[in-house]
Amino acid sequence: MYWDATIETLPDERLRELQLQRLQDTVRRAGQSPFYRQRLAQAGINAEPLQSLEDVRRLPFTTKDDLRAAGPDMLTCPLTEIVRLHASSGTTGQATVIYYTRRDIAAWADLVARSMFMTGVRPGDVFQNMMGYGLFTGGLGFHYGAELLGALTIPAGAGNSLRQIQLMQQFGTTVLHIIPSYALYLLATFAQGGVDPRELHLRMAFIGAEPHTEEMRRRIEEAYGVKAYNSYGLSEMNGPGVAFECPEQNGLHVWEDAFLLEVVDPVTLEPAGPGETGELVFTSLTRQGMPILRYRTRDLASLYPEPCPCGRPHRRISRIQGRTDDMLVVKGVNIFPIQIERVLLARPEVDANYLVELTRENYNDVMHVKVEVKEEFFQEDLRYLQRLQKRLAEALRNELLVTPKVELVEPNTLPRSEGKAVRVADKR
Ligand code: DLL
Repeated sequence: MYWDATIETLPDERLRELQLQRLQDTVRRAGQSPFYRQRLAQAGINAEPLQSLEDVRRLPFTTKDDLRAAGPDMLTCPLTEIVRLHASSGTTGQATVIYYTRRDIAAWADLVARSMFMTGVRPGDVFQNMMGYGLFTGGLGFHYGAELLGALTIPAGAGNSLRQIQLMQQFGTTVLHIIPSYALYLLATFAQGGVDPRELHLRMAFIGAEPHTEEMRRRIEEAYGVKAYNSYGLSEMNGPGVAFECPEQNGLHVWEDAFLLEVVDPVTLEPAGPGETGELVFTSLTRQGMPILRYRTRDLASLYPEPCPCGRPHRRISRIQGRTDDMLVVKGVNIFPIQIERVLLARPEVDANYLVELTRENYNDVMHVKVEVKEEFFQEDLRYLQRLQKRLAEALRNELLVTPKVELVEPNTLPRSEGKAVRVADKR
């Protein structure tokens, strides 16, 4: 069963033809914006059409800084044709603003509906959207997709944990949209209220908007009694609905009729080898108001070469393994926070939250890893906790090649966030 059988099962060759045609249209359209008019002229690209998909490499890259500096100069149409804007949740500096025409909004909703339908959401499902409504794309982006699909949509928004649980009970929620770190935090509220999420009507969850590990997914699936699907997107490419897991739960299909994907070496910017991890670079293929060429996401992932057993020719990427700007250099060693999560969550004693703090003592980098340990293990004797602390430090050293100072703390004592989790505090 497909949401859009023609597009979802288009033979590979036809899909590439469609991409080329849309790429040509997009370059033409982008050239109408003051920003790209200048950029394309500088790069010596005129109206002459690109001959093949590989020709995308002749186009200039676009970065977040470009978008910030250009602002409304990115637009290919008058502001009167724009019906909505969102801004990305950048933690540093000025937010990046994304503008949508009416058609852009409709096309985006269709991609989200397609993604949800692929995993098995149907009219009759009760969809509780627990992501921030507002400038963040997670709330409204999913909202319109879910309505288009025909699910009963509860615009719950982020936070307010008690209320979220009440809504699930009252309306028999079957599908959740939730930030993965928040899904784990919420378990404490369930426990306090004596409610077992497995006994509600939940059957599925969409988790995304922040990096997470397979261990994290498994924990969510077990605790909630659901299938949890990884959902990837970024404001610059609409928001959610760029890449999504199918029922195979093995890699995320990039909707290639709407986005042209490249995986590049983040240093040389040359294409990464087959199956090699690199930076994801996207070109929008259907956006009207604000097309973006070769956007450098800073997200690191790899492309799966094999076709998916689900039959969709849209190629899959791995889960996001980190961001180029996320990488920590500790004592000269490169570390991604996600590696730390993988080690910690492999231990059953470890609870929902952890925080990595970096300090400098006597000119040396010191890495502190604060880990919440489940209540029941705090009742064990001190020796048990000391052994756990030592085991975690060893496991981290084996993975990272740096020995951290591990500190075990009680559940719900580390700072928590209703939005994307903040895992690293670099105080050097
Ligand atoms: O987070 C869009 C979104 C909303 C995706 C809801 C999925 C669900 P931004 O706020 O612009 O947009 O942040 C985009 O978040 O470049 C990644 O670094 C990260 N990210 C998003 N989804 C995932 C994911 C939304 N599934 C940035 N796994 C991206 C890992 C993710 N990282």
